[in-house]
Amino acid sequence: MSYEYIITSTDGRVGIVQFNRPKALNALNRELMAELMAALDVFDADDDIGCMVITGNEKAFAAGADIKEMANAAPVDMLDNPFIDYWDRLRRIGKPVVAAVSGFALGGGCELAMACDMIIASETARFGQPEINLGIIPGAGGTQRMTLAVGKALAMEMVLNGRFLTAAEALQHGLINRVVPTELYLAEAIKFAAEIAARAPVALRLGKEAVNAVYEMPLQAGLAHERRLFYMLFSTEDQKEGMDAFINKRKPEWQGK
Ligand code: DAK
Repeated sequence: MSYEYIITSTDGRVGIVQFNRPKALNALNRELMAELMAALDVFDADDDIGCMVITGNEKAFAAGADIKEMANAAPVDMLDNPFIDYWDRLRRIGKPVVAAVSGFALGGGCELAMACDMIIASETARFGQPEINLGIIPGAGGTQRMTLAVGKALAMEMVLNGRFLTAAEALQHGLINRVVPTELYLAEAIKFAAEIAARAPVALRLGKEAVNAVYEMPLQAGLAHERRLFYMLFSTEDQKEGMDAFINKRKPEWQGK
């Protein structure tokens, strides 16, 4: 499939989507989001892919939703816009998704990174929800996911006063997984994703689902959900294979079944 605003590639079992709108700092317009979701759906359905990486370029992961596209929107335009559906679809991707972030991850760009499962950042990454400067607030999860990640005090500063976090601050406050030298950030993210992609595919999906359930369920329901997923894994060939490989001191060969 050919795309205008993204570039897709693979590296072993890692599917990579790179935003390709550098002149607009990878601002997320409707077409880019449609292409991103189409590409993620293709990778999600491909048995040869175990994990995905979403990235931008060194200067910008994404500087937000496209302000020029939104500027004259009426509420009903926003409601009818498939743009919103793309964000919901991201939550339904079953395989793990890693955001490789360098430079600006602002507004919708920051929300997109937070909607991924893990974030690897370059030293020059900047995370922010500067929507307040436009007379709006975050609309794709920024007030919720940021607060859950960094806590109320800092989230309030970010949402109400447009404070950016450096990569080091984001790491300190638990928003991201690791910070790496800028020239290595994409290679490191792919390496990180490749390690994950080599693991038992069904367990990866269910592990992701179980962790994300924390955002959706009270503890009792979450624990019960986790237990059901845990039991379900005992119906897989990979559980038999993993335990047999451990007992016989050999490397497991996952079937994804
Ligand atoms: N949209 C459109 N164009 C953008 C852009 C954006 N978000 N950010 C940058 N650009 C464009 C600039 O207009 C400029 O284009 P030209 O003028 O050259 O044509 C080009 O990128 C380079 O930008 P600058 O000249 O400004 O570059 P600087 O290095 O000086 O500054 C900056 C970089 C990142 C500090 C600055 O560009 C900036 O402040 N950008 C805007 C950041 C921002 O406010 N982001 C939040 C946008 S609101 C929702 C889903 C999503 C959202 C809401 C709802 N639903 C599902 C309900 C998301 C909302 C947002 O993200």
